[in-house]
Amino acid sequence: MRVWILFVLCLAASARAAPAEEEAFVEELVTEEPVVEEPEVGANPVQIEVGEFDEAIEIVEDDAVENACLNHHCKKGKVCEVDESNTPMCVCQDPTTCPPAEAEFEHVCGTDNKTYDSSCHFFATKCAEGTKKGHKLHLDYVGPCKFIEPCVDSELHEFPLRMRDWLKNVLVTLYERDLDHNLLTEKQKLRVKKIYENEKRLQAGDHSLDLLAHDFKKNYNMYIFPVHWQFGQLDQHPADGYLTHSELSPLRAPLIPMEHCTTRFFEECDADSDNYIALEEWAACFGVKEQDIDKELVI
Ligand SMILES: [Ca+2]
Ligand SMILES: [Ca+2]
Repeated sequence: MRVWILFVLCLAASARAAPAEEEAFVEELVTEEPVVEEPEVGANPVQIEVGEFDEAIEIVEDDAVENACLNHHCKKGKVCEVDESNTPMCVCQDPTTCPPAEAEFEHVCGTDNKTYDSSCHFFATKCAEGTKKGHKLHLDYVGPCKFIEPCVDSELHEFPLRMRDWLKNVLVTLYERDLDHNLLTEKQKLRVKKIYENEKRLQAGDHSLDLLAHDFKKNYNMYIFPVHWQFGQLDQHPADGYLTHSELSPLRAPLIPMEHCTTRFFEECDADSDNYIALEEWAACFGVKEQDIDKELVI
């Protein structure tokens, strides 16, 4: 439970400073290491080896090359290079230029069921592969690939019970800690305040599934906003009312090794199997009634 709360806290903090690229977002979440500086193009040995220029000219060249890439952002798996006219462009990173993983937790498992040394290696490989195999490679989960036992129907039914409760507790925790951190926006705070101050709220704890099911019936209204909030946290690249596999990744990738029903749950959430989870599909799979699904709550 605690791990979940910490994890979603990180998720919320990352989302507040969400970068433009969806995969950069995933990368930030799945690695605990600081973002590795990509090699400066100006330090390219090929350029340094050019012997025709005297030292002064070479420095000017280096600066120019460096500047062209300085403000040129490339998504994960790509690095900036300049062409002959010094125009910066993003090209697939060679996976061998990724720093080696220092610990097992840095490994990631791809949807091809292969373990990659780090998310850097994964995204570099994904970039090189593109869609040439007819399907897009995705990051499946954090950690090395392992056997994940099949999720049976009864377990699948338990998953949203726990997750709804977690989401509500996460929001309450964010609210409690929010004094100066701006973890929540003012609009969000107003919503959570009502949950926080409700005396009937089921306090965080290790509750039985029966109690969680009972509380969902009894205090249904308290669960509506947390489900919408989580959708909004994920739907950012772009914020279009649909979750792609990559947008969902910050939530599902760390969860899969802990919760073996994660994959099946989110697969079935996509009721029309179009590979996107719409707000309506998301809310329905968390038990929110159709009449309570409200785009205005995705704030
Ligand atoms: Ca989206
Ligand atoms: Ca869908």
